[in-house]
Amino acid sequence: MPTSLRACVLTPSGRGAVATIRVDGDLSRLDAAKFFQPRNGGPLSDQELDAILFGHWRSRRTDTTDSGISEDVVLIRTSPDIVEIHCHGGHAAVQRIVDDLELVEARIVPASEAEYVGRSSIAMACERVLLRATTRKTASFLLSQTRLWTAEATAWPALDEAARERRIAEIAGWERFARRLTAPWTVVLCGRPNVGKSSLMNAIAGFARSIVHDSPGTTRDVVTLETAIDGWPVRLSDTAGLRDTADPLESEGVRRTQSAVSGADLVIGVFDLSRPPEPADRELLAELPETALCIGNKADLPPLWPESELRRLLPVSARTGDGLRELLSRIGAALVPELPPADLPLPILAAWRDWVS
Ligand SMILES: Nc1nc2c(ncn2[C@@H]2O[C@H](COP(=O)(O)OP(=O)(O)OP(=O)(O)O)[C@@H](O)[C@H]2O)c(=O)[nH]1
Ligand SMILES: [Mg+2]
Repeated sequence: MPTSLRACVLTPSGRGAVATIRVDGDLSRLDAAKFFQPRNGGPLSDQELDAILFGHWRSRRTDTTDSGISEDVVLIRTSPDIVEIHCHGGHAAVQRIVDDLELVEARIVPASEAEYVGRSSIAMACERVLLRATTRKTASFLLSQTRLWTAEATAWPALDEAARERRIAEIAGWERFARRLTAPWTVVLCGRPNVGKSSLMNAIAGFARSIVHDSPGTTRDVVTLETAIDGWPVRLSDTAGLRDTADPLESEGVRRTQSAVSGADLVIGVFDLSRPPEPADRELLAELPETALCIGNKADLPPLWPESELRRLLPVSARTGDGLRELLSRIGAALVPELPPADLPLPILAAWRDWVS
């Protein structure tokens, strides 16, 4: 049984309702300092494992205005010498407890300290990546990585060279997917002026993110929005309408559109169904990447595109919302056409090759 104490703030800095501080070592030192008064009265070192203990944490510092402050906390003794303290997530509340722990000479260690309480460095790294998930769906993939990578590292020594190479190739094949579990996919709306790109952006967002106006050339810059489509995190960009223009401001906007299009995971070409196609529409259709989704907006109005060309366009109305559900599900399918096998660890960090070498 260790005689010293070690403490680590597990929750990342930033906004949060609840923070967690893990303390390991000789828990009787916490009892002696009388920081925690559980409602059931017993000393911490006698509490049942995994029981949820409500109580107060009373600060013992005498050198600050916080001395004697008491606040509600929840403690869980997860093993004979480990306790988790769950307190208010604000910086001051966490710091007060950390200061108290220093009073009893707990060594405060960063969450990144590799072998912290027996966690392997792989497990620690996977758990830190999990903190960056922004949707439930991506979190569920990241959540299983600790188990999958730990199993992979355990099984690795028994694999022969050929099997290792096959496995590395298999994992590497999911690099693009894995990268997008912590950073959003980029989706760009582009098209000629006035076709309704900004209206579509707002219809997807559910609020007026972009300015909509009936004069062509309204949007001059790239306007972005972070959202989730089909459970995947997406950075959606509305762009300036594509046309030849002598206006230097608008032509800078067009240049930015082209740059956004070239770096996007998915391009959505927007066309106006209510006006007959012009040569510039056909040129744009031909220039768009093969993977682009092409949509015919203003489907609430009578379509003026010939039947043969209409087939390439998904009809949508930003005004009425018709076709939007189908559009969102097509975006989801285009971004993630296939899911990785459930038992395959994913290359969620650039250093993943080191974990099995
Ligand atoms: N009937 C109808 N009108 C629409 C629809 N979507 C957009 N509009 C109208 O079309 C006009 C242009 O819409 P915007 O969303 O500003 O078009 P844009 O493509 O962003 O235009 P620029 O920023 O100039 O490139 C506005 O008057 C909108 O109200 C639609 O689905 N149906
Ligand atoms: Mg616009």
